[in-house]
Amino acid sequence: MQATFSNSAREQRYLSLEDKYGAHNYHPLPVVLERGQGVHVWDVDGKRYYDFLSGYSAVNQGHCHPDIVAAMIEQAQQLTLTSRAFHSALLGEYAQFITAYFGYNKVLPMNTGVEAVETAIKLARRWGYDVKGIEANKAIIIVCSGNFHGRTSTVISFSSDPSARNGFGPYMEGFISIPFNDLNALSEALKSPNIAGFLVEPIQGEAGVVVPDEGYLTKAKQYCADANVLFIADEIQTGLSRTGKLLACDHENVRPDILILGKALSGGTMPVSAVLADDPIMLTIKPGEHGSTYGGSPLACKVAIAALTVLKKERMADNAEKMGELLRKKLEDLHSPHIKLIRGKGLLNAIVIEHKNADAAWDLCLAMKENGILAKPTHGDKIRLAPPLVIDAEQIEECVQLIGKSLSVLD
Ligand code: IF1
Repeated sequence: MQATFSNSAREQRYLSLEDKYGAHNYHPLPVVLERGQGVHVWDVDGKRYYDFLSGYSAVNQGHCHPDIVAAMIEQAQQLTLTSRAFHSALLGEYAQFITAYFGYNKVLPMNTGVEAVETAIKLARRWGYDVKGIEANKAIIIVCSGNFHGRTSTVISFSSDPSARNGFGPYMEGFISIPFNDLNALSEALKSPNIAGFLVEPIQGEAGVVVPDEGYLTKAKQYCADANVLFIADEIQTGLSRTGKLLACDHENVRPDILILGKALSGGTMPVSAVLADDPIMLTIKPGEHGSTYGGSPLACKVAIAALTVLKKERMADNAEKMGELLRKKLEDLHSPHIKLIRGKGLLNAIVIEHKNADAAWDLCLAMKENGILAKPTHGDKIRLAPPLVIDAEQIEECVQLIGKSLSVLD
């Protein structure tokens, strides 16, 4: 039985509009937000909350970061879109900036995360045919069960999540799924001569922040290199300082052959994604063979330069590392009988709830909302705790107290 709650008249008005005129493709927490700044968001009645979801790691820099918003406003008043039919000054500037920032020869700019994942899949396949010499239309990409890489028809074809996949067939071929964090399974799968790439999240976000064993990424990359297979890292959620390093792969000094970025690449202002690779891979796609209307727009380039600049200028990875350690320690110190597990890296964390009531995680999130902290369950019993990377120690302490106070709803 889910806990009951009441929304204000103002909130109810917005909920009704959304219900009547919006598709019902989400089940949001019953809160209606209208303002955000830093680690906080405010609802339509002016109540302030800590945001512990950060737009699923799109708002790493904090809501409406002044430097990013200023860059957006400046560019919006000058030139927002040229299309790729013409060159724009900003694309060259951005391409140089981001390739130097991450250490790759080239960038292919896209918009949403899943578009970048689709782009990486096409790059790996094309490299597989043109460079590795895989027989036409036989390329295979290895993925991990429990993955989340987006919601296009291709990407859900290799999802192991029934709610993301079922009822959307027929499905795209050319993918095999192995267990995450299982090097033997990877080694076996790599024996096929038709493998073009291994697509993996360095930490599985949607699966409930599943952190692989130390050394998994290193060995996985090595096995791929030995098998002449591309190691493709989806850092859309784990990247951009979220886990305490610029990239989650940096914890093991692993350099992906193809690096996929999104979400916080724009600081939560607009969809900006990117695929980075070196020339032997990137140049397999020829002019006119891939693209998008808004990919690499002057507005996106300007915003992404600002979003990346802020990450380093404010040392957000270091703060994420320190605040993540503090958060996990303070959560442990609650010694709550309802928290079975606390796991994560940097400020990408999750708690696993243990309770006889199947709706316990949802009820806890409702109680947390009442106490001024917003989070949402993933896959039933896990609650992701991922505040903006600008949060400070005092705020972490306050939030853990709010979580502790909320846990009593499960007693
Ligand atoms: C939803 C999940 C998170 C991602 C990774 C690619 C994408 C995502 C590792 C696609 C997007 C979002 C999508 C959003 C909820 C959220 C999510 F719960 F779906 F799985 F974060 F964990 N790779 N994740 O996490 O990027 O196309 O959305 O820009 O679809 O409900 P996108």
